[in-house]
Amino acid sequence: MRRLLSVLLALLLTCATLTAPARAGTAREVTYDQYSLMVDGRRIVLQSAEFHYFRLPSQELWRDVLEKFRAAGFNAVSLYFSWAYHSPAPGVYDFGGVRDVDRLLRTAREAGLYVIARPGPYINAESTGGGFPAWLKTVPGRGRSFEPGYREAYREWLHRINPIIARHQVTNGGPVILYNAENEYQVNTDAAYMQDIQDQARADGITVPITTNDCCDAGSWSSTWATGPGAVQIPGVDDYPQSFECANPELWGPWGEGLTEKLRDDIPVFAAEYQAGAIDVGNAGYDRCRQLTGPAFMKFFYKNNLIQTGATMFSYYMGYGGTNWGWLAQPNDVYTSYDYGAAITEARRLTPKYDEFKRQGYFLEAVTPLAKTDAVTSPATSGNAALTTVARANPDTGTQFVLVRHADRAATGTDSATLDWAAPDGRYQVPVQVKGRDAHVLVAGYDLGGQRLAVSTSEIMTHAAIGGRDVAVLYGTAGSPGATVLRYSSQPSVKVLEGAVRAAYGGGELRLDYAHDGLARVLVTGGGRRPMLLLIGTDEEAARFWRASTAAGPVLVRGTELVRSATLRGDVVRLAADTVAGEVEVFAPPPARRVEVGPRAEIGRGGAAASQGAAHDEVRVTRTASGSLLGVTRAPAAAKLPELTGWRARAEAPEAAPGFDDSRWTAADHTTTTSPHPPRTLPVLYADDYGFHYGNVWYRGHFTATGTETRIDLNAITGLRGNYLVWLNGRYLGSAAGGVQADSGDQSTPPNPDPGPGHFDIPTGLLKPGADNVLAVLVANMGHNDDWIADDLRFKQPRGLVAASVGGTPIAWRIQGAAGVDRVRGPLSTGGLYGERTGWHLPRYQDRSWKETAPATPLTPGVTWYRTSFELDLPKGQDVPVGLRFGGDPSPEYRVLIFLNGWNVGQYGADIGPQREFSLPAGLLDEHGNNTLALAVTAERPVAGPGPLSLFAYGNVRGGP
Ligand code: IPT
Repeated sequence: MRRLLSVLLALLLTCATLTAPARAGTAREVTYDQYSLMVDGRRIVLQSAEFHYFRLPSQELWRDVLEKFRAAGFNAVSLYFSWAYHSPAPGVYDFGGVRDVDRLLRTAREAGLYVIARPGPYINAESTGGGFPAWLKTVPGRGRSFEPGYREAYREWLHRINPIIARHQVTNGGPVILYNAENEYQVNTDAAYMQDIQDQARADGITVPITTNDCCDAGSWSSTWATGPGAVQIPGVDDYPQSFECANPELWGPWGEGLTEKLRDDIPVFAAEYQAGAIDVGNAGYDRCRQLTGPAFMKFFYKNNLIQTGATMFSYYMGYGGTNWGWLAQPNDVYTSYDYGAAITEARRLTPKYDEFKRQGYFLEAVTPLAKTDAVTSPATSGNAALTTVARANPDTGTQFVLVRHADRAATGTDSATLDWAAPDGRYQVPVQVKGRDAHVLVAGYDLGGQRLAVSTSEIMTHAAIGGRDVAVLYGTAGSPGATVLRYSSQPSVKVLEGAVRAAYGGGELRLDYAHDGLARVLVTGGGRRPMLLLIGTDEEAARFWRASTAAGPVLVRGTELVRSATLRGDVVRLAADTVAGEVEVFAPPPARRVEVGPRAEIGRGGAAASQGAAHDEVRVTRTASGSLLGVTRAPAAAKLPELTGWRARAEAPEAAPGFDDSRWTAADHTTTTSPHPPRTLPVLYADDYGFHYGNVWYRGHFTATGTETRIDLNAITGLRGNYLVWLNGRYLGSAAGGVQADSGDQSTPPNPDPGPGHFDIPTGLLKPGADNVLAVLVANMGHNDDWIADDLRFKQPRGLVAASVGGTPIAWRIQGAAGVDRVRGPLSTGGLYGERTGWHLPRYQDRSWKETAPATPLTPGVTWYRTSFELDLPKGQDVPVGLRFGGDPSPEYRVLIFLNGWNVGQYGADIGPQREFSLPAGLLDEHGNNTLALAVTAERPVAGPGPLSLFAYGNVRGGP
């Protein structure tokens, strides 16, 4: 009877550790105190990672990424909502297709994640305009203030997005647990604006706590105005201790210790954006960013933050970065890929950083006393002053958490010591060993399921009550010593199933001593407790474990590439897992005898169609001495990718020819502008002022020449990496780089008198005195500056021509950009190239009359398009992320827009960024059909074109989203 009771109790406790949102829509209440958030009174440690749906234009793949978050032990996802992505014009909002955020929020709930909703209005995120739609540049009133003009505009956005967020709140049975107002709003602040955002949110039905992310240790919306207008309930802090210098991945915390401040006494410590990758400002490539922010950084900085500050709310930026497809990039800081060096790559592959998130995330989720801790005296490290400790304890359970690290945080050597640990169950001398730039969080005085863990120098990854026994996964650095002490009322029987583990019993305690090596297995039975299987591995072995919950309780899986979820029906454990050829071991409750692996565990869970026809493989399994089921999964079928052949080409730019009919283009004749940057010549030629906000823009200027003109002087602002090409009377005169800014907006730098100059001599004989002469200019605008310092000067930087003169002769201008908004692909996909306006990028366009030529052939200055199509038939039930690779060296003399089935998936060129490979996400890519690739190549000089081009697979697994 007592045994039954303890099993029941253990089951209840296990349920209590499932902190993710309920899949069924029951309303719950979100509260908080100085320790943590609580849902219906139950404490949670919020472990969140950032995801930008707008950087992954494929609704099916949202599920994949979010399931991967959940499988790493994240219980939340932080979502920016990009105003620019949804609104092509004032009053026009689109939440359909890839912009269906309602579906996104449903998917988050189905994946078992809470959501931190961050609708801005300003989001930064290295996204065009920092999330502001470009039309906002023509609206009066300072951005990020309460000034009229801007005020009506942002309220309009909030009233569109808030109701969608509101209906998905935890309080309505959905996943949204927090609402973040604004973003790093520290300089040029306006409290009335900050307050109004919150008032609008409340009016729109937002009931969950409101947070904000303060930057740079400022804490403005907490301490200074803690109770005043603009103050939020839970301010948090953004921290990027590792900097963005990916070229130097050996850096170690150049921007500080990365300890999140406690901003107010009544709230938990909230790491609102904690660095989990980096933008690649120096074009070093994202692999270097992944190194800069790799597992060592994560172990040291994240664990320090956890134990030194007692933070219980973490949101890591980014969990998955994605792609700046179309004109989504804020061009001065990023290029097409926004991979970010994140734990999950742009092509959705898992990295060693993912493993580290999983080790930490599982720990946070399993060991619930972490949600409420106070700082306590820490044990001494006798024998070696190089090591130091910091400790916290849960005041209710007494459970202690001790951080062991080097005293000198930059130390690189391995050091050992004996911890003299006054733990809740007694005083212990235990060995510790720490590599340089590593840190361990050790636990003492912990009720581990039905066991009592007195102390351990292995870290706890997770534990689960499975079939009436506790299964625990502990880990430590390969080769390091470990000791684990457990308490019993009588001597238990200890069976070392695998590995070299010494066991000694005395005084009610079982002490296990070992070195972390492979995966040791120890079975402990009797001793007055239910049985326990201890699995003690190295970091690498621990990372192979997955945990999933079923209606019959948790299961643990060792092996496979990913376990998304599991069900237990009858004697079958069905895993929704991604697999290659390899071992799989399942720890499941006793009725389970058979294991099936397939793409989706449950029928009818969420997106119903996903499960249809999904084939499940039965894996032949045998029962092990550990009581688990062991088998081998099959290799995925090889994926064949076709060669890219059959290219056809066509040159365009008829706009350059003098006879081109521009009579239906917009006359560019404004003499005033709302831009804070005054025009340098009239008329105003700013593209945004004429409604052309994204991508390439054409200008045609007509003038009656006097015959004395010798030179054309132009100036353009395009954002970094932009340029412009110039023709006079059909003759190409050359190109110039576009400027980045007229004025930095930074008080310390004076206005730039000459942002993007271009001077072009008029060849003799080209002018037609007394007649119409035509100047044609193609400007490659690159997305819009951000508004980080909220002063309008950066964000409202013009795009396009800012000055033009031909020796003072009056010019009549016309302008043409994108021809309307692509209803499917949204406002950011296409610009104003002739081919874009005419649909040359679209799959249905008939190119049979085009010349057969591969892209590598010599180009003439101007724009040349290339098209080809290819058939795909990727193996069903597998996930094969596909990319496009440019062979050869890119030239600074051309830039290439890449269209996949009409979607602008990126830009290539030596001046555009270091990227040679471009992700072609499933959804845009038809994996079982015909696909069209179109390239628009703008060449500044006669040069060989890009190529050769090929398709490649980033990976290949059975399973998939
Ligand atoms: C912080 C922003 O809040 C976020 O949007 C993103 O821009 C991130 O940094 C960098 O990728 S800004 C902070 C580094 C000053």
